[in-house]
Amino acid sequence: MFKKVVIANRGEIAVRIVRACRELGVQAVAVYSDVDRASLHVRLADEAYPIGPAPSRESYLVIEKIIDVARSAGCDAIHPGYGFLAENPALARACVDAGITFIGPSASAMEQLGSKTAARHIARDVGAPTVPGTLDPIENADEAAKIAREIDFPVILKAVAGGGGKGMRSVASESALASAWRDAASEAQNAFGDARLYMEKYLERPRHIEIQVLADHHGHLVYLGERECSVQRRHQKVIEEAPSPFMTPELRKAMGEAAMKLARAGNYTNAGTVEFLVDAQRNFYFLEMNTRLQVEHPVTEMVTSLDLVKLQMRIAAGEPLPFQQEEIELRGHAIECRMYAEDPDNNFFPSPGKILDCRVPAGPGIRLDEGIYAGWTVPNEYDPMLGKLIAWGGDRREAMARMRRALEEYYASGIKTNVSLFRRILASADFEKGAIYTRWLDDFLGAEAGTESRDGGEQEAQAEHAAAIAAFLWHTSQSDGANASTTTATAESQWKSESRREQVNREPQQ
Ligand code: MV4
Repeated sequence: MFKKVVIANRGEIAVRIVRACRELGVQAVAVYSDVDRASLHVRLADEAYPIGPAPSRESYLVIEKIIDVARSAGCDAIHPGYGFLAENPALARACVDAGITFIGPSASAMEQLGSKTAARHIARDVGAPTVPGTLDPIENADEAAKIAREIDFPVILKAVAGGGGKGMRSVASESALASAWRDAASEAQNAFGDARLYMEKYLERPRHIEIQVLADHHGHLVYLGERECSVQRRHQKVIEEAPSPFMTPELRKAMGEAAMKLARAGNYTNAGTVEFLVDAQRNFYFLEMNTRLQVEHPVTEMVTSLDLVKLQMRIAAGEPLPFQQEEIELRGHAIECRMYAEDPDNNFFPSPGKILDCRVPAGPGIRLDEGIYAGWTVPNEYDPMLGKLIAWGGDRREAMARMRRALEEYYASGIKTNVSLFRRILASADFEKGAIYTRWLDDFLGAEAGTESRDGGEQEAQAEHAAAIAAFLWHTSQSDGANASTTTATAESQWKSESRREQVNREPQQ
């Protein structure tokens, strides 16, 4: 095992990796930008080194700075976390050159499976089902029209370099193709500096289900079941769960084996995730592979009783996988909510700022992977994810009940959080039934916006309002006034939305 690992990341995932290092008796080295000096990952690490100004281009994304820290601190490995440099083959190469182990796949596996069109080729070669469409970029809009007629509308144009839904356009009919082509190509050019597009048949209301795989350096691969990630907003996952409520043992086996064939063909090692779209008839189609640890890995950990970060480190250190496929058992159900500093009542506007006070949920079946603490300021330079709340239960009903209960316990003041969004989703009949698909949340939020009082009766609304005013007064009396700048015009709706959270935190008044 390694002696000392640099964690090339920040926030909750850096904290998560520090914890794995601790449990393995490995020294954890943090890096931090100017605005992360007081961040939790820095406080929990054994050592921490500055890597420059707040913008990630000048700090967390600079390979030489990470390698320099690894060298000068005497580290033998680098864990990239997710985001930042995690899927950049140049870091994996720089590690090889510096004689440091990269905790992840090789640069060439990343290149083969990380490219969407290259991965589609591999999928076809190994017989993993792909959505009908092109395997290579399309020359121009005329050629696109010809192909679309062959595979039949609706189709979807996707950027070769794509990600996050950028450079993606669904096209219902031939008349809409030319303008969709222009829009997608220019969006792709702006976002990725690469305007190339390919085409797929457009699937209506698919689910997004992904398979977790692990591969060691001794030719041994396993899959650890699936995660259901259909609840997304603007291509950002909001809630994930394991197992998928839509899964059958046969489908799991077929998807797991397809995922392993792909990983094997790309000489993949370490932890990876193969994404699929699944239609209502349970046909599944390979979408892309993520060559990193994912944000939502905890739900897999909860239902497999495995520690994916420690396994990543063991694999990178050359140890063989310590179990066979037949030994992997899925037990119970896990749900994860991604907690953000954002305002669900104001179009999910980011809400960085100082956390004045917070209380964390706990108790049976609850896990909180967080990177925050009271008194810390959420910087506005990075993704404002605060952490992930994960609930485990013996079955989906119990996991949902525990999640609802934990969401009631969660409280943070000084910033807005999206906790109320999760309460609404967990209260919805569709989610309860597992009747979710990729655009479900957008439809749900659209439908809600059309209703007057989503929280039910007028009386309850008034009581909530009164409680909110009381809580607001209490809150401003407690704080140093730093957050008392709320204007009268916006205060009312803020009071209302904060009410439950504030109430939970109230102390008896003398
Ligand atoms: C699709 C699709 C329907 N048909 N491909 C969106 C992000 C990218 N990873 C793939 N995406 C989609 N690809 C075909 N052929 C629908 C989506 C899609 C989607 C996928 C997963 C999660 C949320 C989504 C929201 C809208 C569209």
